[in-house]
Amino acid sequence: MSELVSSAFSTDTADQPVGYSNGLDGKHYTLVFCRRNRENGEEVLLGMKKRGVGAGKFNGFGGKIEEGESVEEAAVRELMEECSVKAVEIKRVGYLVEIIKSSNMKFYIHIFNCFNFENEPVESSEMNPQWFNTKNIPYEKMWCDDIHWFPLLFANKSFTGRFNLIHEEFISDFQLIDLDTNTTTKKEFQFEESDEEDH
Ligand code: 8DG
Repeated sequence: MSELVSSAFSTDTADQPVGYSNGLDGKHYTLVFCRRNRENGEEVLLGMKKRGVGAGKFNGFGGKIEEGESVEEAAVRELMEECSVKAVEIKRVGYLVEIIKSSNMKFYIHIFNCFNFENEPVESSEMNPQWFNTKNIPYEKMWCDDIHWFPLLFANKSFTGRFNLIHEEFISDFQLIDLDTNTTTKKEFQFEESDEEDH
């Protein structure tokens, strides 16, 4: 187990209310962010997810790690399958644990940067790719936790963390660690009745 992953696993139990995540079924996912420099600044490749988990949201490219493949192999395969981009080199930068209480789901997300890649992105049945300036990210159309850890991604930090969500659109609390400086950020949010609509 790499240093990054083992430190992330220790986050998994730190400050955890007893029984909060017990018995949840967890799945491991990859998530790759291609980055490039342009005259007007740095850009990141996001895709509008067309189906499945997170449909209707912009995200990086990734999916479930299949049996017998490494996390890196899965990351490269998913990027190619979802937008035809071939990663020449990827760098593992983040590891997040996300628990969604309403659906009893637990996601382990392995996050990569990719600065070296080939091919123009092409739309697939799963994703519609689009480049965004890193200063103009459509957070309102993304997973609600992204706004908290994307700044670490764009600052090229290594990070790990844990997000507890009441439902897909509402975070109850999180803990995020910048592994380069060993700085921990913790936040809790008050859940109002009105936040429960439609969930
Ligand atoms: P596939 O293997 O058949 O391609 O797809 P899948 O198994 O259906 O998985 P997927 O829907 O493509 O994977 C879900 C993606 O969403 C995966 O890359 C991980 C990512 N993801 C979460 N939660 C969050 C989150 O909170 N923020 C972000 N940015 N991504 C997330 O599962």
